Amino acid sequence: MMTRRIKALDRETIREIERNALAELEAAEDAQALEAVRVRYMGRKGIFRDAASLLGKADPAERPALGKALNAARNEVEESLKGKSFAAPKNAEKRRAFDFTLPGRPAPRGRLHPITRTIEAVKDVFGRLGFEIAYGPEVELDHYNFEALNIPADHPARDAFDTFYLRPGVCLRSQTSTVQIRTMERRRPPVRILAPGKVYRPDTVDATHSFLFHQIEGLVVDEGVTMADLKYVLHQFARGLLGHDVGIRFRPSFFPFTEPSVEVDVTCFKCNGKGCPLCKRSGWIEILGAGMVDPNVFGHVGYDAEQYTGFAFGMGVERIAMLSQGIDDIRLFMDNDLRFLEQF
Ligand code: 2NL
Repeated sequence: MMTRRIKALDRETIREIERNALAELEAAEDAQALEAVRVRYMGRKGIFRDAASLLGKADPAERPALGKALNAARNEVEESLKGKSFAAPKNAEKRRAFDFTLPGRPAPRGRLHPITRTIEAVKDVFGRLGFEIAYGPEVELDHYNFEALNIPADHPARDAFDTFYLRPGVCLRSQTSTVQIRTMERRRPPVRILAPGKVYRPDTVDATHSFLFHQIEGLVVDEGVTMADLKYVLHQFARGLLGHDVGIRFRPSFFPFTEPSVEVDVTCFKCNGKGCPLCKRSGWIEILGAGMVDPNVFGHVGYDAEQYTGFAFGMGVERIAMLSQGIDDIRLFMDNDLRFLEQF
């Protein structure tokens, strides 16, 4: 090992510093020894710094060459220091200690939103009944949202189906009946379609109202379609969605686009018809509205109301999801809170 103090700098001294440094490095057996070598040679008060300070005393003619040699030696030692590490073997030990018999970490799985799941369940039942799924735009012409559905501009029913306007004559649809009108315009009967999608209403948000919700409407048009067909199809739907023993009942109602119109109830799925707080002791729960398509609607799409009859129905998806899953606030569907969503 060389002495700490260097008196004068020449090529042989530089070679010696390098040789010693590399030898000490080689001899270092743990991280601590390695660090000591690094400080001794490369530190602020280290040997290379000492040597550099002696450059000034060297023969001016030799100085550039000596400086270059010293730099080269320093770089050599620096590289070797970088190349030697005690961290790597430690890591390797850890890796060897890995227990391959442990069970794997489960990959996080996504899932469908409860609204999407409800729509899928309804589509599934109607799909088996021979319905096609139909879609249409959310930005609509006034004509499709109102006039074609037998809701003229001055009609009081406009209030119940009020919507957001983008500009005069252009609005966000407030029901998916618009899809059914568009389908009827393009095709002749028989028509058997289901139209799920987003709809908009300028309602103040609370536990049961939202400015955006989802609706599923159905439409069947053909020769000889009657209210008995409507009742049969809706009963099959209720059984497919809620179970074999579910019954349905019709109560008279009003919609501008159907005549006659009905509200449809199903046997309360909480108490099985016995009467409970959910069904307000009636044993029945309202799940949709329906009716026979008003002849005026056929007039707007160019169908002959003497030749064809049809039925239509509509349901709010949030309402059905809330009733069947015991959810008491519609805002939960839009909060994007995983604590809620992960329950489905
Ligand atoms: C409800 C009730 C309903 C319809 C929607 C409809 C569509 C056409 C023609 C006639 Cl193109 N009717 N749709 C009919 C009755 C009721 O929805 O309570 N929806 C949430």
